[in-house]
Amino acid sequence: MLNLILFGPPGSGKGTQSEKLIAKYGLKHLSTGDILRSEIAQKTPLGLEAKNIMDKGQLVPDEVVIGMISCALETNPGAKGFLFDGFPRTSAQAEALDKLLELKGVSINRMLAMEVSEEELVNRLLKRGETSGRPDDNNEGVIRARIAEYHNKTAAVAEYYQKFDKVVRVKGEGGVDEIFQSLCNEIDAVMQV
Ligand code: B4P
Repeated sequence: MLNLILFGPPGSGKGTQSEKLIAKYGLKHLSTGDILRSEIAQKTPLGLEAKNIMDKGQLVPDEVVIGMISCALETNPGAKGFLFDGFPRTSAQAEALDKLLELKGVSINRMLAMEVSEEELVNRLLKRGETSGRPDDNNEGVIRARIAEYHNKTAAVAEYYQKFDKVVRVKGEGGVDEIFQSLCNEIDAVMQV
C-alpha cells in the first residue's frame, strides 16, 4: 500500500497536483478541504460550523477533521493507497493519522512538501478568488491569515515526519507539468524501495 502526504502552504498546488497524481498512481484522494466544502454546500451542521472558521482563514478543530479522515479510511477498505491532501495540518492530526494507519498495519511512506514563496501564494489565491467563488480566496487579509496559520500550526508537521526521515522537499514554482514530474520522480523512488 502506498500512502502519501502532499504538503505545503495554502495555494502551493496541492489540489492541482493531487488530481494528476491520483490519475497516474490510482490512489484514493482524501482532501479535508474538499470534504469540508462539500459539507458546507450541503449545509450540514458540521458544514455550518466549519464555514465560519474557514471564512476567517483559521483551521477547523482537530477532532472534526480527524473524525472525517477516520470515516473516509473506513469507507475505502479496498484502496491500493491514499493521497492525503491538506491533512494532517497540525501535530495532533499527524499523530492521529499515524495511529489510524497503524490499526491497518500500514504507515505513511512519504511526505512530499511543496515550497512556494509567500508572494506567489498570495497572487495565486487572489487569482483563483476571481473565479472560484471561495470566500477564503478573495480577501488578501484572509489569505495572509491562512498563511500565518500554516506557519504557526502546520509547518511543524513536516518536522514531525522529518524525525522519521519521510520528508522530501520539492520546488512548487514553475509549470504545473514540471512540478508534477518532480513529484513523480520522488514517488517512483519510494516505490522502488
Ligand atoms: P484546502 O482546501 O486544503 O486548500 P488550500 O490550502 O487553499 O489550497 P491548495 O494548496 O489545495 O490549492 P492549490 O494550490 O491547488 O484548505 C482550505 C481551508 O480548509 C483551510 O484554510 C482550513 O480552514 C480548512 N482545512 C482544510 N483541511 C484542514 C485540516 N486538515 N485541518 C483544519 N482545517 C482544514 O491551488 C491554488 C491556486 O494556484 C489555483 O488557482 C491553481 O490553479 C494555482 N496553481 C497551482 N499550481 C500552480 C503553478 N504551478 N503555477 C501557477 N499557479 C498554480
